[in-house]
Amino acid sequence: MTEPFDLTAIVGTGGIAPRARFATDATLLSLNGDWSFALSPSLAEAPDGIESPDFDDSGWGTIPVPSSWPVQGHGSPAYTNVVFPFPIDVPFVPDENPTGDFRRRFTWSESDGGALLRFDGVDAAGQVWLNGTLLGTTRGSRLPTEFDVSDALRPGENLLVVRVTQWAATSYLEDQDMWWLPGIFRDVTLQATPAGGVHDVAVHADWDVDRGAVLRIDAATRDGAQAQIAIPALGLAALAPGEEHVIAGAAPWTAETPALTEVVVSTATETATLRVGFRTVTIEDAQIKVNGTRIRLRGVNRHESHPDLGRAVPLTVARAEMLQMKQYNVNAIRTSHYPPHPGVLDLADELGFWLVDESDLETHGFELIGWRDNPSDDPAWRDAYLDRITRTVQRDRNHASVILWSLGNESGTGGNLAAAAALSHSLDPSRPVHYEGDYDCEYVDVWSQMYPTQSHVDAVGRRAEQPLADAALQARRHAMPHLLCEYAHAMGTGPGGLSEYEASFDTYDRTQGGFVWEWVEHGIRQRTADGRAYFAYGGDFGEPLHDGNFVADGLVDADRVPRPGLADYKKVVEPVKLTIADDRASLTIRNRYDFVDTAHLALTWSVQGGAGGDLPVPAIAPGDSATVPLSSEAAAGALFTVRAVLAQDAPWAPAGHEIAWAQAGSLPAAPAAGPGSDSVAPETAGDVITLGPGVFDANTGHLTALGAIEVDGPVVTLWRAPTDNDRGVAQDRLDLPSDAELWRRGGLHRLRTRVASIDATGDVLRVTTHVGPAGTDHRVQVVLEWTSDGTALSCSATVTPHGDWPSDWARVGLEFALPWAADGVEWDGLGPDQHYPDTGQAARLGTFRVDSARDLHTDYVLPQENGSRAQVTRLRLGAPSSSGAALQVSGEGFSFTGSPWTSAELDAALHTVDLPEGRAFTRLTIDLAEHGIGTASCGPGVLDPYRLTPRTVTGVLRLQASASR
Ligand code: IPT
Repeated sequence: MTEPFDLTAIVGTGGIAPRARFATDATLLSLNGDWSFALSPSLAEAPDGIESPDFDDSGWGTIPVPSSWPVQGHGSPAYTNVVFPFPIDVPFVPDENPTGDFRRRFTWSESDGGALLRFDGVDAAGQVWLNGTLLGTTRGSRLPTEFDVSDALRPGENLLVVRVTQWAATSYLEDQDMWWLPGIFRDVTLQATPAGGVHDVAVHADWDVDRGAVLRIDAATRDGAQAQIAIPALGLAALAPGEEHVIAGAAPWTAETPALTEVVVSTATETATLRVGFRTVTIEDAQIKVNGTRIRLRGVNRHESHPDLGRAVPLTVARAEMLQMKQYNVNAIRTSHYPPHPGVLDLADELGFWLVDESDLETHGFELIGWRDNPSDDPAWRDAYLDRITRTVQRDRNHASVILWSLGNESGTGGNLAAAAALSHSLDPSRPVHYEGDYDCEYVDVWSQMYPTQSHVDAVGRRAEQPLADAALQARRHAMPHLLCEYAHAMGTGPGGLSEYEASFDTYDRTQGGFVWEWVEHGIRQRTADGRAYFAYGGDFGEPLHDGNFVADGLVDADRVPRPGLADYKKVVEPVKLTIADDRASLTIRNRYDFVDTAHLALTWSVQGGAGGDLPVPAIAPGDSATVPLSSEAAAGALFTVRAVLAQDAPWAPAGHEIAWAQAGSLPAAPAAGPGSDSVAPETAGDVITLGPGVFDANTGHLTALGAIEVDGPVVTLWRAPTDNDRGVAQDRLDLPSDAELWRRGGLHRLRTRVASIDATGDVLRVTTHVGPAGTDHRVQVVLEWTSDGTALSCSATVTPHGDWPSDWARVGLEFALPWAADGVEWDGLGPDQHYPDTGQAARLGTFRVDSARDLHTDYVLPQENGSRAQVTRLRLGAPSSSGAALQVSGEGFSFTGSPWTSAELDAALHTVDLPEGRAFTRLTIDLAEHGIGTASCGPGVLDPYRLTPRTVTGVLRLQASASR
């Protein structure tokens, strides 16, 4: 009979003590691949006797290992953020406990020595048998477990059986904001352990500012064997273990200079190879320093999520996304909220990232019951806390990239966390400890926060933070460096407000940067009945309790396609700042790298539509600036651009890859918009008013045609389809409902128009309307004054608020409904991507073109306002070919949104596939003013300078049907 599975156990059993992960020449047998698999709805219903070689699994299906079973057609994913999806009844879990049984036969051909069986990740709890013998159990879903199988393993055929339950007591410790995805989701490996081989290696590789590289390797061998240490590339051999060696010729490791030195640790029977980076992390002067130098963190939080594979993210995908991070000026990763696949550490060492390596721990759901029974402060759970931090540190300690150990995330506070911090210090005194939930910084070494306001970060930088009540603790925290383990919540359109955080990181030594939440969205690819793909989120699998699209908040979508916010982040954190003098006589280059000079960069300049070339600049040391003269041609053109690009190929991007840029000047002026001397007069005939090329409805005042182009509008709109950030209650305005809610209450989405007058006297057609919501008296007066020179129309708009508006406005837009799908959209202005008052730092002035209005749209998983292009002086929309014309709008820098959908349609849609494609329709909104975006989906709202408070707004536009498309 199958041994009972004690789900209340908080640590695994039967495994060997945690040790480091390293490459070895010992025989490795991957047990990845197809396994026999059966899923039972509960442990009680799971079959008996599965561990027996005689068990008949011929009726079972197969499943790939590694995998998350809910995305392999067994059960379904479920998403909750904070709330536990089961009753809090510690340490028990529901009887409805999906139980996966896995069986796999394999052949082992070694006949000498023993072997270890390694599971890199089993979610949530496993019971493991080899050839009918119980090896033990696993706990800690994202942590490795190794069993010594020397006795149970036999040459020839073997049978490995694993039972995995979705829930166990340890689920209370694994409440990270992500899908619940059980399975054997990381590699399973059998590794030979030859007699006298290398069991464990501890690398102590420091960079001493005086002595350079200092190496000590502690090696644990089997059977008392003697280990030898060699560095073949430096001609060093027979370095004694356990002793310090100064390694002449080795370079320091930093995220900017990821120099690795291959160190070989061998015995007579086994050779281990490690790629060692020499570097030292210290905390001095309230700064995290590496090799004596303050570092700047330009980070992201990285979860492991794949739209088709769940948590089983292939290393090829991890590598691609880490290359992408490097290309976008990201230099740091917080492994939220668990140790990643071990291969990610190798990649971080190789490519150069600062890592905050986080233990697999989150008990966030207890917050919802006032932290009652929180395991973090319950001695009964202490072993689990110590077990998890030990396994994190012991697995990853040899990696140069790790600069901080993190105890976990959102687990309240308590004695077990303090004990974990102390244990981390004793296991690895070389790295400081991070944990955000220790608000008073009693047991951590750095002050970490999530989502504070920009002004708070500035105060911390000035060392003028609100002090703690306890003077001793305040003194301790005051001496600490500060980082943001999470900020700039990248959910939906946004994040807004990045520049203000950056200003503090750039100004003060203490505020060292942070990690945007988060890198990748966790959408799961699904298809409609007719085969259209979309990213599913919480609730899409029928979960009774879920947190909707809060799981989709990344700088890249689930397919790793960059969202506009990623380019903005790249621009904001650029490691080189280029400043063009007002007179364009010189350029100042400030090197914001911490370790490298600018010799790896080439500077180029260009004048729009004119000259361009290279800009020779001497290498500038880190932290320094240099000012170089610009040629007189720089001042000659209207728009001048400088770019810093890679001078040579880097391992993560080719030569020519752009790192930073700056612009000065403006685009050539658009044709004058006002009425000229040659103006023509409006003519009224029945229900129609004609003014030059414009045809107006004499009852509504709407423009209905411009030359051969059918149009309809404009109507004034003050609303937008709320973004995720608009829907959030801002952390700095907790006493107020969200902007979206205020807009709804204010009726911004249901404005009605009354035509007050249509006056066609003289050369001007003046249309005055009053626009406001039902049931109240706040409204705007809209005066549109149309004139024409016979070929174009000019529209001068004045929007004036009346009454008490109860909220800010989302926009002041002049909206046209075009009964055709615009193609060939071209504009002079900021681009190529979207821009709102507090986003779009990546947008630069130029002429941009997309094939259709559809291509202006960003496919956020929950449709919402997006796609505004700003500071536009000229816009062309290709009208239907029957008209042979294009609609051209010019002015002095307006914003526009061209969308196949109305704001109401965007608001109503729940998924991308809810929006109809291919209609003969374009919404053209010309915005004279816009509200910022902020990050209230989790964090502060729109900062004051970017809020659109009701006010008089004016603008002048010129509309024309250009003769050619
Ligand atoms: C914070 C969590 O740490 C993170 O995992 C994620 O859930 C994020 O919020 C929101 O997407 S915790 C929150 C209370 C600030």
